[in-house]
Amino acid sequence: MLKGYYFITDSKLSRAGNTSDVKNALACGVKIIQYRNKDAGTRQMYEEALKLKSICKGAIFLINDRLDIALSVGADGLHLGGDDLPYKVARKLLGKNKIIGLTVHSVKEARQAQKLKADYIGIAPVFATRTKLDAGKPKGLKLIKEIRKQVSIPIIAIGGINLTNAREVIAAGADGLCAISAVVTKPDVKKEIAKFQALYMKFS
Ligand code: TZP
Ligand code: MG
Repeated sequence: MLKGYYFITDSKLSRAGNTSDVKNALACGVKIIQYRNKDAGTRQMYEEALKLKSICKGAIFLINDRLDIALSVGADGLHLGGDDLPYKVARKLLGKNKIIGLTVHSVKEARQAQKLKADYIGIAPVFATRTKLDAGKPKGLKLIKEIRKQVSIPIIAIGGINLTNAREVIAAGADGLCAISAVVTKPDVKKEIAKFQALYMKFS
């Protein structure tokens, strides 16, 4: 299930809004949706996550950063970075059946994530991105290749991915990829996601 194009919301960049974007992603057959919102207050996040969860039938619905939101809307899981709650704390509260993904920036962190029994890792940022200004230095395809050799859990690549470089990201060993600005800023979100899906089918 943790394969293919992975959709992440971005209220700031989205032209059509998160609900419309998520519906388009689902219509394209996307199986992983992450609700990410760095600007909203807790109530707004809760309400939006609840609404998105109700439309995400048949897809995995994850929450970025916020364990409280994941728990309160009954999401399928959580995505955590280095500044968020420790994996073990989140796992204890979420339970063993939920999905927890961890962002990693090195082979060492990837190995640690696998040891912790994270469900997947997100390698970030693969390329330069303006969507997350504190994402750090681009890691390049080299890191995907190195991590692929050392871990067996699913790898999701993120950061600066577009239709031109997606093929090499898949070839480097990523199981899934996420592209935010390359999708949600476009007039036809559905069409853009369908192109990523087609690329994935062709080269994975
Ligand atoms: N985490 C690491 S890079 C990033 C996130 C959320 C942003 C990716 O956005 P884009 O527009 O696909 O570069
Ligand atoms: Mg985070």
